[in-house]
Amino acid sequence: MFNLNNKIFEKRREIFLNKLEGKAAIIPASSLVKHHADCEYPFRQDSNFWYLTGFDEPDAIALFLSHKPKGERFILFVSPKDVVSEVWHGFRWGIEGAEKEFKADKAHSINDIQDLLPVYVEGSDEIVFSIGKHPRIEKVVLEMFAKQLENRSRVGIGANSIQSPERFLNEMRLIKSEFEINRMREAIQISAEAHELVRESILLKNNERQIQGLIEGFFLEKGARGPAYNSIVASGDNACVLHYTVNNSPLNKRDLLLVDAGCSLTDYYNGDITRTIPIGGKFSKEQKFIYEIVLDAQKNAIESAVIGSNSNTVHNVALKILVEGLKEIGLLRGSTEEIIDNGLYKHLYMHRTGHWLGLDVHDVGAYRMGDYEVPLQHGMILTVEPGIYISDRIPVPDGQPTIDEKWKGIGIRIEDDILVTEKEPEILSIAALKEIADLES
Ligand SMILES: [Mn+2]
Repeated sequence: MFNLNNKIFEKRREIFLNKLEGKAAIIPASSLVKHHADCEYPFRQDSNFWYLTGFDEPDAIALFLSHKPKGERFILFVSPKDVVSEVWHGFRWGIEGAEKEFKADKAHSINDIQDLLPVYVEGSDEIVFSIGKHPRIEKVVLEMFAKQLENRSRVGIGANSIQSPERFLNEMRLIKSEFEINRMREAIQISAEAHELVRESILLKNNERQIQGLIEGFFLEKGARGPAYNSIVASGDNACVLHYTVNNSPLNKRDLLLVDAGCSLTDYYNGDITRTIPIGGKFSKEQKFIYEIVLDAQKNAIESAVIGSNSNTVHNVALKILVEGLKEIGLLRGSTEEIIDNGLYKHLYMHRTGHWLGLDVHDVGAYRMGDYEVPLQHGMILTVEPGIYISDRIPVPDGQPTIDEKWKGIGIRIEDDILVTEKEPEILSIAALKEIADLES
């Protein structure tokens, strides 16, 4: 069963260590999080820790010591083997397993971290650690750092500052390798097939909850870990609540159903797809108008996701088409430029058009550096997800048309996962149909 592709992780560690240039990085695993009483949420490994180690246990710590010679740079602190704990909570790799299977240069019990951390970090120029994210280990790191600073004033060497690992890891994770692209293909394919299952069986379902069950059951059946995020199954006006996750309303044949769901694989690669379909098998005239606007915006935005473009351009392409479409049907008024510059569309479209996708659903990586927009490159994966949400929740801005009742309760988003390539943008979620003709029965 266990099949860790060590070459992939070794390569990542090598690149990371090269970037560290004399610094010592401390990258902690996640801990289990309490759900209630003595029950915990399903374990979710820290994405950076996973990216560098492939080690899927809680409460471990990885050290990356770029100031040490080869063969002494990758240290793992793990929970030691313990028969009783393993009977209750399951198998552990232990110290030996961490060295043998996960290729740590040296492994220790996590119980020794306090004593050994200063020894390992000694001689590094700087400490690399994410402040504010790992409360349990942060105290140990700061104590060690404080002692070192004190010492430094006497001996003149030692780390003088702590900086964030994100600077090094985000740019690595933003560009997906061939291996990662293939894992993303699988996560997204399973996610797309789940949406197809919804489309095919919608006429037989009568509650949002059943749709959630269908999708998430399919994820598990396909061997995924489960949903990548809380599935949004929102019928009718519920779709105007962007992060609706109650998923427990009866389905009304006259409404649309918005489903935003994707799976997470066992190695944490994620899909993120949204489809909006007519519950009764036919769009009303109004629903069809809005759907066509969103689909047109989405297709054009996808086409603009080419090398050298950027995520802001992709957003602006979608936004312009949404605004012009909404003007045509009388839900916005004025010059397109003025509407966009003054945000007069935000009662109908209140989010950005996409985000990076990877080990995190909203994956790491800058979109811009101040005024500089990060250009799209081969190997980046982003979502393109424009929408229109018509409800009373946000007041109509002054000077804009009041909303006729016939439009209210329509919430539509269409979201695909896009790989930026040397040629055209590749729609990884293409298996989930979205043309009106395909959605009607
Ligand atoms: Mn998304």
